[in-house]
Amino acid sequence: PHGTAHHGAGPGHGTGPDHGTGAVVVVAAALLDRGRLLAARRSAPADLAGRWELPGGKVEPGERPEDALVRELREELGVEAEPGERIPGEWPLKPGYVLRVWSARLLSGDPLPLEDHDELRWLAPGELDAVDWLDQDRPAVAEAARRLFGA
Ligand code: DCM
Repeated sequence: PHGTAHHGAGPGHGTGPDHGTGAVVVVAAALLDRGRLLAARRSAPADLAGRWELPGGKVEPGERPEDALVRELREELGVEAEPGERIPGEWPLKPGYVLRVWSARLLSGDPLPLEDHDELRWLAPGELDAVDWLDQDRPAVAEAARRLFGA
């Protein structure tokens, strides 16, 4: 072949700051196991504590979003997970931050609230409204449920 291919995970591909918008990307997982979705209750900061989210965190500079997701789930929950499809959409967080969501499958471990969370719940498809999701996570959870559960 000729020319230069720009696909693949080269430098600058999928790095922390999104070069389209300048926003920092926060990745979160719609983590599934046995047909249930994991919800995590934040323990900090004060304005988010007690509300539920899809677990995740900031993509670091030079890091691929799927790698950030795997790292965050390992750090926060002590599990190994495999990212799947991206849930279409992007949801605004605080100024300068956007949320993107991937489906993920639990490979090994039993999630524990090791960091940033004080409670975890596996929600069946009919239980998705049972927790007080962060406002910004609500549309992401709805879209994930539509795609993953057909809800
Ligand atoms: N955040 C969020 N919803 C998520 C994950 C994260 O609103 N599902 C927010 C909380 C923080 C920021 O993104 O403001 C970075 O997350 P963390 O503190 O977990 O790295």
